[in-house]
Amino acid sequence: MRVFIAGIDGYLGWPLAQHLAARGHETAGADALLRRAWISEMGSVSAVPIAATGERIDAYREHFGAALPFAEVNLRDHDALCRALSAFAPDAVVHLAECPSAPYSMMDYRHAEFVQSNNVSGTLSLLFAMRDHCPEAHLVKLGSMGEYGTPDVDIPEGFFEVEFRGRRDRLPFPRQAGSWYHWSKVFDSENVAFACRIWGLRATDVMQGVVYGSWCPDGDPRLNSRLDFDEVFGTAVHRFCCQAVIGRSITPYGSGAQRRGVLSLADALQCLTLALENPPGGGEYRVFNQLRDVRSLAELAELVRSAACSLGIEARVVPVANPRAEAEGHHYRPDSNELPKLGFRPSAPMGEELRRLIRDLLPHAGRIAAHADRLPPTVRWQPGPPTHPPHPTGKGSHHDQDTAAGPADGGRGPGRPARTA
Ligand code: USQ
Repeated sequence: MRVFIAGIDGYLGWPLAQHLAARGHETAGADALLRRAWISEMGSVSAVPIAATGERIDAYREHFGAALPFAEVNLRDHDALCRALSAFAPDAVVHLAECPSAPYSMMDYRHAEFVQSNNVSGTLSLLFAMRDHCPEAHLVKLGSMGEYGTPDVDIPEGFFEVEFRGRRDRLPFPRQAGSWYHWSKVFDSENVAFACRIWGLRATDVMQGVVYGSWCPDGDPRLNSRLDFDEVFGTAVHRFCCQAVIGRSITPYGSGAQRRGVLSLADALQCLTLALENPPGGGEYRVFNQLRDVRSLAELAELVRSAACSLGIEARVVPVANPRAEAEGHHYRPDSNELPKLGFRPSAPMGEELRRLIRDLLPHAGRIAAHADRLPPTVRWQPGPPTHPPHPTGKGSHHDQDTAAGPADGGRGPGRPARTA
């Protein structure tokens, strides 16, 4: 199968390209390298060092014996995207090319506006490009479990049967997102469903939980995937592991009673591959809830503590005030039946994955420690005094920079940082 990965340079995209190549699929990709720029804007680095794009492409050719057609393209550059898609003629397109951070979207108006326009416009551009250049291809779109929020009822996979005034219908389950970022995913879901309905595109909308895990194949660091830990782009489990390896306290927010769906990177790759290898019919829009376990943040913190302890690292769990406005101690029981029906079998248990992750981080403890000031949360969900992280280059806060973001400036975002690896 020919798979085009939009967002191939990211945390999921780069391992996915390798995983698919190992299964005999042909891959190509596009990426505007924005994630590298955003991390630079945050004054942080990937805990695991990553190679420049050209080195990654060389490594891919050497390891998998195939070329990796790559376009440095922002999805909002519609003409360039159309050229890349029509040149590769994919059977499937995986869309990972979005700004994935809830805190980034909550920093201020400029960041909220950037995340929503980047994500929603990029997806719209991709939908039109697929309609015009590969209408039979299957779109696998990365959505988020956070689209549903935390309703006080069970969460079905996308749709539910509802009876109202004596009539029944199968309708989209209500979305109650908890950040401007998560709302951008909701808007994407509506647009993807609409494109399937009117143009007959086929799509899988993946409601993915929080993914954790390192990707450091033995022997060639050019194949490594990034792993962020700063307060804005680091997700909870990654931050906890990085805190443990540098001897900092592990910091669940608030009571830690908030519950989330989680899955390992290996499981995420397995699930995306199952979706790709089992496409829906023309015109079908289907939704998969992609998660393995539901855990509270307090449980996740304890699992990281105990995995660190088993490797001889003493770590403490010390909750901090929750910077977010989110429910704690809520009901949370999402369905996840579609992927197991296609054959999803979880890989290693969470404790084992966490130990591997911590072991992969240990050689980079100095690098993490050098950016430890990027760990404490400063971005708050509720209005208050400015909470922006200081700009590392001393160029000033986000308020005093030219904030016009869009394809004209490379679509990098409000901070407009230099691009770095
Ligand atoms: N949290 C902590 N301590 C931390 C960081 C986060 O307790 O140091 C808590 C948050 O308050 C929240 C939970 O952990 O309750 C998850 O936060 P997160 O930063 O790990 O993940 P989130 O903001 O939800 O976003 C991440 C990805 C996003 C994806 C989403 C899936 O960044 O792209 O859509 O996970 S889900 O969480 O299911 O919405």
